[in-house]
Amino acid sequence: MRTAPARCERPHPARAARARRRAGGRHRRARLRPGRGAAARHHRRRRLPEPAARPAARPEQPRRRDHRLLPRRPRGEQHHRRRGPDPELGVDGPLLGPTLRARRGESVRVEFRNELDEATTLHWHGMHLPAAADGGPHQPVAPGAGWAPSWRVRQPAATLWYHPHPHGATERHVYRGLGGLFLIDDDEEAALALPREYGVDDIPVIVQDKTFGPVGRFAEGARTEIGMLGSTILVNGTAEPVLTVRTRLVRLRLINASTARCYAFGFAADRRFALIATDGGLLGAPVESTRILLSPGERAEIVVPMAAGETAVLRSFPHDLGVTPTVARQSGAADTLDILLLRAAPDLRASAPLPDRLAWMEPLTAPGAPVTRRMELRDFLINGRLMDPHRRAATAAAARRVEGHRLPAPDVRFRLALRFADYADPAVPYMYHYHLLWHEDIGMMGQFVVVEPGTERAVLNRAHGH
Ligand SMILES: [Cu+2]
Repeated sequence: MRTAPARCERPHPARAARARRRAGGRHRRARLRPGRGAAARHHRRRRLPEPAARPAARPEQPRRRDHRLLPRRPRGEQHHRRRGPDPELGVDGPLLGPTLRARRGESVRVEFRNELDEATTLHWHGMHLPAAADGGPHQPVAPGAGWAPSWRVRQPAATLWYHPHPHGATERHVYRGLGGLFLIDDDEEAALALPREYGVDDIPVIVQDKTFGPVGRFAEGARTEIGMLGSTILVNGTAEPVLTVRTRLVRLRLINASTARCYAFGFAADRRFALIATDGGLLGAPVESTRILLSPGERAEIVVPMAAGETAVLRSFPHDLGVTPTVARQSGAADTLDILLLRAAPDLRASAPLPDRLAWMEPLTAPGAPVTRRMELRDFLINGRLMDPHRRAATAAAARRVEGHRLPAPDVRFRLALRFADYADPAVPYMYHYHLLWHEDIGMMGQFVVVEPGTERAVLNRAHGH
Protein backbone atom coordinates (compact mmCIF):
# COMPACT_ATOMS: atom_id res chain seq x y z
CA MET A 1 0.00 0.00 0.00
CA ARG A 2 1.38 3.33 -0.92
CA THR A 3 0.61 6.83 0.08
CA ALA A 4 1.47 10.06 -1.62
CA PRO A 5 5.10 11.02 -1.22
CA ALA A 6 5.60 14.07 0.93
CA ARG A 7 7.04 16.00 -1.94
CA CYS A 8 3.82 15.99 -3.94
CA GLU A 9 2.66 19.42 -4.69
CA ARG A 10 -0.32 21.05 -6.28
CA PRO A 11 -0.25 20.79 -10.04
CA HIS A 12 -0.77 24.45 -10.61
CA PRO A 13 0.38 26.85 -7.98
CA ALA A 14 0.27 30.53 -8.85
CA ARG A 15 3.80 30.05 -10.11
CA ALA A 16 2.62 27.60 -12.75
CA ALA A 17 -0.21 29.92 -13.72
CA ARG A 18 2.24 32.75 -14.21
CA ALA A 19 4.51 30.46 -16.16
CA ARG A 20 1.61 29.49 -18.37
CA ARG A 21 0.74 33.09 -19.01
CA ARG A 22 4.31 33.81 -19.90
CA ALA A 23 4.38 30.80 -22.14
CA GLY A 24 1.08 31.88 -23.61
CA GLY A 25 2.44 35.27 -24.52
CA ARG A 26 5.41 33.71 -26.20
CA HIS A 27 3.51 31.05 -28.03
CA ARG A 28 0.57 33.15 -29.01
CA ARG A 29 1.17 33.18 -32.70
CA ALA A 30 3.82 30.53 -32.75
CA ARG A 31 3.55 27.98 -35.48
CA LEU A 32 3.86 24.40 -34.51
CA ARG A 33 7.51 23.71 -34.73
CA PRO A 34 9.45 20.56 -34.91
CA GLY A 35 10.88 19.53 -31.60
CA ARG A 36 14.52 19.99 -32.52
CA GLY A 37 16.37 22.45 -30.38
CA ALA A 38 14.45 21.51 -27.29
CA ALA A 39 17.60 20.49 -25.51
CA ALA A 40 19.02 23.95 -26.11
CA ARG A 41 16.06 25.47 -24.33
CA HIS A 42 16.64 23.72 -21.00
CA HIS A 43 17.17 26.94 -19.17
CA ARG A 44 13.67 28.14 -19.99
CA ARG A 45 11.94 24.95 -18.94
CA ARG A 46 9.86 24.55 -15.83
CA ARG A 47 9.81 21.63 -13.46
CA LEU A 48 7.01 19.22 -14.27
CA PRO A 49 4.57 19.38 -11.38
CA GLU A 50 2.56 16.31 -10.54
CA PRO A 51 -0.99 16.63 -9.28
CA ALA A 52 -1.28 16.08 -5.52
CA ALA A 53 -2.30 12.48 -4.88
CA ARG A 54 -5.13 11.42 -2.62
CA PRO A 55 -3.94 8.00 -1.52
CA ALA A 56 -5.93 4.81 -1.43
CA ALA A 57 -6.98 3.44 1.95
CA ARG A 58 -4.25 1.69 3.96
CA PRO A 59 -4.86 -1.99 4.55
CA GLU A 60 -5.49 -1.41 8.27
CA GLN A 61 -8.04 1.31 7.54
CA PRO A 62 -11.67 0.61 6.80
CA ARG A 63 -11.70 -0.13 3.09
CA ARG A 64 -13.62 2.93 2.26
CA ARG A 65 -12.46 6.31 1.15
CA ASP A 66 -14.31 9.61 0.83
CA HIS A 67 -13.13 12.33 -1.50
CA ARG A 68 -14.39 15.89 -1.79
CA LEU A 69 -14.07 17.55 -5.16
CA LEU A 70 -14.93 21.16 -5.91
CA PRO A 71 -14.91 22.20 -9.55
CA ARG A 72 -14.54 25.93 -9.54
CA ARG A 73 -13.07 29.04 -10.92
CA PRO A 74 -9.83 30.04 -9.31
CA ARG A 75 -10.43 32.08 -6.19
CA GLY A 76 -10.44 35.85 -6.61
CA GLU A 77 -11.12 35.48 -10.30
CA GLN A 78 -13.90 38.06 -10.19
CA HIS A 79 -11.27 40.70 -9.40
CA HIS A 80 -9.51 40.02 -12.67
CA ARG A 81 -12.26 40.67 -15.13
CA ARG A 82 -10.04 42.55 -17.49
CA ARG A 83 -8.06 39.40 -18.16
CA GLY A 84 -11.01 38.21 -20.17
CA PRO A 85 -14.27 36.45 -19.68
CA ASP A 86 -13.06 32.87 -19.78
CA PRO A 87 -10.79 31.96 -16.90
CA GLU A 88 -9.38 28.48 -16.61
CA LEU A 89 -11.29 26.07 -14.45
CA GLY A 90 -10.01 23.58 -11.94
CA VAL A 91 -11.09 21.00 -9.41
CA ASP A 92 -9.98 22.17 -5.95
CA GLY A 93 -7.40 24.41 -7.57
CA PRO A 94 -6.78 26.78 -10.45
CA LEU A 95 -6.42 24.10 -13.16
CA LEU A 96 -7.03 20.35 -13.43
CA GLY A 97 -7.52 18.46 -10.16
CA PRO A 98 -5.97 16.10 -7.63
CA THR A 99 -5.04 12.52 -8.47
CA LEU A 100 -7.46 10.16 -6.75
CA ARG A 101 -6.31 6.63 -5.91
CA ALA A 102 -8.22 3.57 -4.84
CA ARG A 103 -7.47 -0.11 -4.43
CA ARG A 104 -9.42 -2.86 -6.02
CA GLY A 105 -12.09 -3.90 -3.51
CA GLU A 106 -12.18 -0.50 -1.83
CA SER A 107 -15.38 1.53 -1.65
CA VAL A 108 -15.11 5.04 -2.98
CA ARG A 109 -17.45 7.91 -2.30
CA VAL A 110 -16.91 11.24 -3.95
CA GLU A 111 -18.54 14.33 -2.61
CA PHE A 112 -18.77 16.76 -5.43
CA ARG A 113 -19.94 20.36 -5.10
CA ASN A 114 -20.32 22.44 -8.20
CA GLU A 115 -18.86 25.86 -7.55
CA LEU A 116 -19.05 26.93 -11.18
CA ASP A 117 -21.78 29.26 -12.36
CA GLU A 118 -23.16 26.66 -14.74
CA ALA A 119 -24.18 23.02 -14.54
CA THR A 120 -21.54 20.36 -15.00
CA THR A 121 -20.90 16.70 -14.15
CA LEU A 122 -17.93 14.55 -13.24
CA HIS A 123 -17.56 11.35 -15.22
CA TRP A 124 -15.15 8.55 -14.25
CA HIS A 125 -13.62 7.66 -17.57
CA GLY A 126 -12.83 3.95 -17.76
CA MET A 127 -14.34 3.09 -14.37
CA HIS A 128 -16.53 0.02 -14.05
CA LEU A 129 -19.42 1.33 -11.96
CA PRO A 130 -23.20 1.61 -11.77
CA ALA A 131 -24.79 3.93 -14.36
CA ALA A 132 -26.18 6.10 -11.55
CA ALA A 133 -22.60 6.90 -10.43
CA ASP A 134 -21.28 7.42 -13.95
CA GLY A 135 -21.64 11.22 -14.10
CA GLY A 136 -22.92 11.37 -17.65
CA PRO A 137 -25.18 14.06 -19.10
CA HIS A 138 -28.12 12.52 -17.23
CA GLN A 139 -26.64 13.59 -13.93
CA PRO A 140 -26.12 17.36 -14.28
CA VAL A 141 -25.18 19.13 -11.06
CA ALA A 142 -26.58 22.65 -10.87
CA PRO A 143 -24.41 25.57 -9.72
CA GLY A 144 -24.08 25.40 -5.95
CA ALA A 145 -25.53 21.90 -5.81
CA GLY A 146 -23.80 18.68 -4.86
CA TRP A 147 -23.64 15.05 -5.94
CA ALA A 148 -22.15 12.12 -4.04
CA PRO A 149 -21.73 8.97 -6.10
CA SER A 150 -20.25 5.89 -4.48
CA TRP A 151 -19.15 2.55 -5.79
CA ARG A 152 -16.86 -0.35 -5.09
CA VAL A 153 -13.76 -0.65 -7.21
CA ARG A 154 -14.10 -3.89 -9.15
CA GLN A 155 -11.42 -3.75 -11.80
CA PRO A 156 -7.69 -4.29 -12.15
CA ALA A 157 -5.00 -1.68 -11.59
CA ALA A 158 -5.22 0.98 -14.29
CA THR A 159 -4.74 4.64 -15.10
CA LEU A 160 -8.16 6.25 -15.38
CA TRP A 161 -9.23 9.84 -15.35
CA TYR A 162 -12.23 11.97 -14.51
CA HIS A 163 -13.65 14.80 -16.53
CA PRO A 164 -16.90 16.72 -16.88
CA HIS A 165 -19.55 15.35 -19.21
CA PRO A 166 -22.32 18.00 -19.32
CA HIS A 167 -24.67 17.78 -22.27
CA GLY A 168 -23.36 19.89 -25.15
CA ALA A 169 -20.55 21.51 -23.12
CA THR A 170 -18.03 18.73 -22.49
CA GLU A 171 -15.43 20.15 -24.85
CA ARG A 172 -15.51 23.61 -23.26
CA HIS A 173 -15.36 22.33 -19.68
CA VAL A 174 -12.49 19.93 -20.39
CA TYR A 175 -10.64 22.51 -22.48
CA ARG A 176 -10.86 25.11 -19.75
CA GLY A 177 -9.21 22.75 -17.32
CA LEU A 178 -11.60 20.41 -15.51
CA GLY A 179 -10.27 16.89 -15.09
CA GLY A 180 -7.83 14.76 -13.18
CA LEU A 181 -6.43 11.28 -12.73
CA PHE A 182 -7.96 8.33 -10.97
CA LEU A 183 -5.43 5.57 -10.38
CA ILE A 184 -6.56 2.09 -9.48
CA ASP A 185 -4.13 -0.12 -7.55
CA ASP A 186 -4.37 -3.83 -6.92
CA ASP A 187 -2.36 -6.65 -5.36
CA GLU A 188 -1.36 -8.12 -8.69
CA GLU A 189 0.27 -4.87 -9.83
CA ALA A 190 1.79 -4.28 -6.37
CA ALA A 191 3.53 -7.66 -6.52
CA LEU A 192 5.39 -6.76 -9.72
CA ALA A 193 8.78 -5.09 -9.82
CA LEU A 194 7.58 -1.89 -11.48
CA PRO A 195 8.48 1.72 -10.77
CA ARG A 196 5.61 2.98 -8.60
CA GLU A 197 6.73 5.86 -6.42
CA TYR A 198 4.32 8.59 -7.44
CA GLY A 199 6.11 11.74 -8.52
CA VAL A 200 9.52 10.02 -8.27
CA ASP A 201 9.68 7.18 -10.80
CA ASP A 202 5.94 6.89 -11.54
CA ILE A 203 4.99 10.10 -13.27
CA PRO A 204 1.58 11.28 -14.46
CA VAL A 205 1.82 12.97 -17.87
CA ILE A 206 -1.49 14.69 -18.63
CA VAL A 207 -1.12 16.07 -22.15
CA GLN A 208 -3.29 18.88 -23.47
CA ASP A 209 -2.95 21.32 -26.35
CA LYS A 210 -4.07 24.89 -25.84
CA THR A 211 -4.34 28.14 -27.71
CA PHE A 212 -3.50 31.21 -25.68
CA GLY A 213 -5.27 34.51 -26.19
CA PRO A 214 -3.58 37.91 -25.99
CA VAL A 215 -3.98 38.15 -22.21
CA GLY A 216 -2.62 34.69 -21.52
CA ARG A 217 -5.97 32.99 -21.18
CA PHE A 218 -6.96 29.81 -22.95
CA ALA A 219 -8.65 30.92 -26.14
CA GLU A 220 -11.14 28.82 -28.01
CA GLY A 221 -9.57 28.76 -31.44
CA ALA A 222 -11.14 27.88 -34.74
CA ARG A 223 -12.18 24.28 -35.19
CA THR A 224 -10.94 21.97 -37.87
CA GLU A 225 -12.91 18.92 -38.87
CA ILE A 226 -11.89 17.15 -35.66
CA GLY A 227 -12.28 20.10 -33.31
CA MET A 228 -9.92 22.57 -31.66
CA LEU A 229 -6.17 22.16 -31.95
CA GLY A 230 -3.82 24.19 -29.79
CA SER A 231 -0.24 25.10 -30.61
CA THR A 232 1.02 25.06 -27.01
CA ILE A 233 1.39 21.76 -25.23
CA LEU A 234 0.78 21.70 -21.50
CA VAL A 235 1.77 18.72 -19.37
CA ASN A 236 0.05 18.66 -15.98
CA GLY A 237 -0.84 22.29 -16.71
CA THR A 238 2.73 23.42 -17.43
CA ALA A 239 4.30 24.54 -20.70
CA GLU A 240 7.79 23.36 -21.69
CA PRO A 241 8.17 21.10 -18.68
CA VAL A 242 11.30 19.25 -17.60
CA LEU A 243 11.30 16.12 -15.49
CA THR A 244 14.41 15.31 -13.50
CA VAL A 245 14.81 11.54 -13.61
CA ARG A 246 16.56 9.98 -10.60
CA THR A 247 16.11 6.28 -11.34
CA ARG A 248 17.31 4.03 -14.17
CA LEU A 249 13.74 3.27 -15.17
CA VAL A 250 10.95 5.81 -15.15
CA ARG A 251 7.29 4.95 -15.64
CA LEU A 252 5.24 7.54 -17.49
CA ARG A 253 1.47 7.38 -17.29
CA LEU A 254 0.51 9.11 -20.52
CA ILE A 255 -3.00 10.55 -20.69
CA ASN A 256 -4.31 12.25 -23.78
CA ALA A 257 -6.62 14.75 -22.10
CA SER A 258 -6.87 16.94 -25.19
CA THR A 259 -10.24 17.62 -26.74
CA ALA A 260 -9.34 16.60 -30.30
CA ARG A 261 -5.64 16.03 -30.95
CA CYS A 262 -4.12 12.56 -31.31
CA TYR A 263 -0.51 12.03 -30.26
CA ALA A 264 2.01 9.46 -31.46
CA PHE A 265 4.33 9.50 -28.47
CA GLY A 266 7.94 8.48 -28.83
CA PHE A 267 11.48 9.73 -28.40
CA ALA A 268 14.07 11.23 -30.67
CA ALA A 269 16.43 8.68 -32.23
CA ASP A 270 13.75 6.07 -31.73
CA ARG A 271 14.76 5.35 -28.16
CA ARG A 272 13.00 2.17 -27.15
CA PHE A 273 10.58 2.00 -24.26
CA ALA A 274 8.40 -0.72 -22.81
CA LEU A 275 4.65 -0.41 -23.12
CA ILE A 276 3.27 -2.00 -19.94
CA ALA A 277 -0.37 -0.86 -19.75
CA THR A 278 -3.16 0.65 -21.81
CA ASP A 279 -6.68 1.87 -20.96
CA GLY A 280 -7.82 -1.30 -19.21
CA GLY A 281 -4.64 -1.82 -17.19
CA LEU A 282 -1.50 -3.93 -17.41
CA LEU A 283 -0.70 -5.95 -20.51
CA GLY A 284 0.17 -9.63 -20.29
CA ALA A 285 3.83 -8.77 -20.83
CA PRO A 286 5.86 -5.62 -21.56
CA VAL A 287 5.99 -4.76 -25.27
CA GLU A 288 9.11 -3.05 -26.61
CA SER A 289 8.14 -0.13 -28.76
CA THR A 290 9.18 3.22 -30.16
CA ARG A 291 5.73 4.81 -30.65
CA ILE A 292 2.37 4.75 -28.95
CA LEU A 293 -0.61 6.45 -30.57
CA LEU A 294 -3.20 7.84 -28.17
CA SER A 295 -6.42 9.46 -29.30
CA PRO A 296 -8.33 11.76 -26.92
CA GLY A 297 -9.27 10.05 -23.66
CA GLU A 298 -6.81 7.19 -24.05
CA ARG A 299 -4.04 6.25 -21.62
CA ALA A 300 -0.87 4.20 -21.83
CA GLU A 301 1.88 3.45 -19.35
CA ILE A 302 5.42 3.22 -20.63
CA VAL A 303 8.70 2.50 -18.87
CA VAL A 304 11.67 4.43 -20.22
CA PRO A 305 15.30 3.45 -19.52
CA MET A 306 17.63 6.35 -18.83
CA ALA A 307 21.39 6.63 -18.39
CA ALA A 308 23.00 8.97 -15.88
CA GLY A 309 23.33 12.54 -17.09
CA GLU A 310 21.55 12.10 -20.41
CA THR A 311 18.47 13.87 -21.72
CA ALA A 312 15.59 12.54 -23.77
CA VAL A 313 12.69 14.45 -25.28
CA LEU A 314 9.27 12.84 -25.28
CA ARG A 315 7.68 14.00 -28.53
CA SER A 316 4.60 13.47 -30.59
CA PHE A 317 5.45 12.45 -34.14
CA PRO A 318 3.49 12.58 -37.40
CA HIS A 319 1.14 9.65 -37.58
CA ASP A 320 -1.25 7.93 -39.92
CA LEU A 321 -4.92 8.44 -39.14
CA GLY A 322 -5.98 6.81 -42.39
CA VAL A 323 -7.13 10.11 -43.86
CA THR A 324 -6.06 12.22 -46.83
CA PRO A 325 -2.89 14.34 -46.45
CA THR A 326 -5.01 17.51 -46.26
CA VAL A 327 -7.24 16.16 -43.52
CA ALA A 328 -4.17 14.76 -41.75
CA ARG A 329 -2.62 18.25 -41.74
CA GLN A 330 -5.84 19.83 -40.49
CA SER A 331 -6.11 17.17 -37.80
CA GLY A 332 -2.63 17.79 -36.45
CA ALA A 333 -1.44 14.37 -37.60
CA ALA A 334 1.48 15.93 -39.48
CA ASP A 335 2.77 17.86 -36.44
CA THR A 336 5.91 17.16 -34.47
CA LEU A 337 5.54 18.44 -30.92
CA ASP A 338 7.80 18.47 -27.91
CA ILE A 339 5.92 17.10 -24.92
CA LEU A 340 8.34 16.63 -22.04
CA LEU A 341 12.08 16.87 -21.53
CA LEU A 342 13.50 14.09 -19.36
CA ARG A 343 16.82 15.03 -17.79
CA ALA A 344 18.61 12.29 -15.91
CA ALA A 345 20.51 13.20 -12.75
CA PRO A 346 24.28 12.55 -12.70
CA ASP A 347 23.66 9.62 -10.36
CA LEU A 348 20.71 7.34 -10.90
CA ARG A 349 19.19 4.98 -8.39
CA ALA A 350 19.06 1.40 -9.63
CA SER A 351 15.68 0.05 -10.75
CA ALA A 352 14.68 -3.59 -10.73
CA PRO A 353 14.57 -5.01 -14.26
CA LEU A 354 11.08 -5.18 -15.74
CA PRO A 355 9.32 -8.48 -15.16
CA ASP A 356 8.81 -10.73 -18.19
CA ARG A 357 5.16 -11.21 -17.37
CA LEU A 358 2.70 -8.62 -16.09
CA ALA A 359 -1.01 -9.30 -15.66
CA TRP A 360 -2.98 -12.42 -16.23
CA MET A 361 -5.56 -11.53 -18.84
CA GLU A 362 -8.85 -13.28 -18.82
CA PRO A 363 -9.52 -14.49 -22.35
CA LEU A 364 -12.62 -12.85 -23.82
CA THR A 365 -14.69 -15.54 -25.39
CA ALA A 366 -17.89 -14.87 -27.27
CA PRO A 367 -20.93 -16.37 -25.56
CA GLY A 368 -23.15 -18.79 -27.46
CA ALA A 369 -25.50 -16.16 -28.87
CA PRO A 370 -24.00 -12.69 -28.58
CA VAL A 371 -26.22 -9.70 -29.38
CA THR A 372 -24.69 -7.96 -32.39
CA ARG A 373 -25.13 -4.23 -32.86
CA ARG A 374 -23.91 -2.39 -35.90
CA MET A 375 -22.51 1.11 -35.49
CA GLU A 376 -21.70 3.24 -38.47
CA LEU A 377 -19.72 6.40 -37.74
CA ARG A 378 -20.11 8.80 -40.61
CA ASP A 379 -20.67 12.50 -41.24
CA PHE A 380 -20.82 13.36 -37.53
CA LEU A 381 -23.58 10.80 -37.05
CA ILE A 382 -23.79 7.38 -35.45
CA ASN A 383 -26.00 5.14 -37.57
CA GLY A 384 -27.24 8.26 -39.35
CA ARG A 385 -28.55 9.87 -36.18
CA LEU A 386 -27.69 12.50 -33.63
CA MET A 387 -27.92 11.96 -29.90
CA ASP A 388 -31.53 11.84 -28.74
CA PRO A 389 -31.99 11.65 -24.98
CA HIS A 390 -35.25 9.77 -25.51
CA ARG A 391 -33.84 6.97 -27.60
CA ARG A 392 -32.21 4.06 -25.86
CA ALA A 393 -30.99 0.62 -26.63
CA ALA A 394 -31.23 -2.11 -24.02
CA THR A 395 -28.54 -4.68 -23.66
CA ALA A 396 -28.58 -7.62 -21.35
CA ALA A 397 -27.09 -7.59 -17.91
CA ALA A 398 -24.42 -5.39 -16.74
CA ALA A 399 -21.59 -3.34 -17.95
CA ARG A 400 -18.00 -3.43 -18.95
CA ARG A 401 -17.13 0.06 -20.10
CA VAL A 402 -16.69 0.55 -23.79
CA GLU A 403 -13.10 1.53 -24.39
CA GLY A 404 -12.88 1.76 -28.12
CA HIS A 405 -11.69 5.31 -28.64
CA ARG A 406 -9.46 4.99 -31.62
CA LEU A 407 -10.42 7.21 -34.49
CA PRO A 408 -11.39 4.68 -37.12
CA ALA A 409 -10.21 5.20 -40.64
CA PRO A 410 -13.00 5.71 -43.16
CA ASP A 411 -14.64 2.51 -44.27
CA VAL A 412 -12.77 0.40 -41.78
CA ARG A 413 -14.95 -2.13 -40.10
CA PHE A 414 -13.96 -3.61 -36.82
CA ARG A 415 -15.60 -5.71 -34.19
CA LEU A 416 -15.53 -5.13 -30.48
CA ALA A 417 -16.56 -7.84 -28.06
CA LEU A 418 -18.15 -6.28 -25.00
CA ARG A 419 -19.13 -8.21 -21.94
CA PHE A 420 -21.87 -7.01 -19.62
CA ALA A 421 -21.61 -8.77 -16.29
CA ASP A 422 -23.26 -6.63 -13.60
CA TYR A 423 -24.83 -3.29 -12.63
CA ALA A 424 -28.15 -3.75 -14.42
CA ASP A 425 -30.26 -0.59 -14.11
CA PRO A 426 -33.18 -0.13 -16.49
CA ALA A 427 -33.64 3.52 -15.49
CA VAL A 428 -30.20 5.13 -15.90
CA PRO A 429 -28.31 4.81 -19.18
CA TYR A 430 -24.62 4.69 -19.98
CA MET A 431 -23.20 6.74 -22.85
CA TYR A 432 -21.12 5.72 -25.77
CA HIS A 433 -19.64 8.54 -27.75
CA TYR A 434 -16.82 10.00 -29.75
CA HIS A 435 -14.04 11.34 -27.57
CA LEU A 436 -13.41 14.08 -30.06
CA LEU A 437 -15.31 16.22 -27.61
CA TRP A 438 -16.70 18.69 -30.08
CA HIS A 439 -18.17 15.82 -32.09
CA GLU A 440 -19.64 14.45 -28.91
CA ASP A 441 -21.16 17.82 -28.03
CA ILE A 442 -22.85 18.14 -31.39
CA GLY A 443 -24.42 14.73 -31.00
CA MET A 444 -22.05 11.87 -31.86
CA MET A 445 -23.26 10.06 -28.82
CA GLY A 446 -25.75 7.39 -27.95
CA GLN A 447 -26.97 5.73 -24.82
CA PHE A 448 -27.88 2.29 -23.62
CA VAL A 449 -29.28 0.79 -20.49
CA VAL A 450 -28.11 -2.47 -19.03
CA VAL A 451 -30.94 -4.72 -17.92
CA GLU A 452 -31.46 -8.19 -16.52
CA PRO A 453 -31.53 -10.85 -19.25
CA GLY A 454 -35.02 -11.38 -20.63
CA THR A 455 -36.35 -7.92 -19.72
CA GLU A 456 -34.99 -6.04 -22.76
CA ARG A 457 -38.30 -5.70 -24.59
CA ALA A 458 -40.30 -4.68 -21.53
CA VAL A 459 -37.75 -2.02 -20.60
CA LEU A 460 -37.65 -0.57 -24.11
CA ASN A 461 -41.43 -0.51 -24.37
CA ARG A 462 -41.65 1.35 -21.08
CA ALA A 463 -38.93 3.83 -22.11
CA HIS A 464 -40.67 4.59 -25.39
CA GLY A 465 -44.08 4.99 -23.77
CA HIS A 466 -45.73 1.95 -25.33
CU1 LIG B 1 -14.22 10.36 -21.28
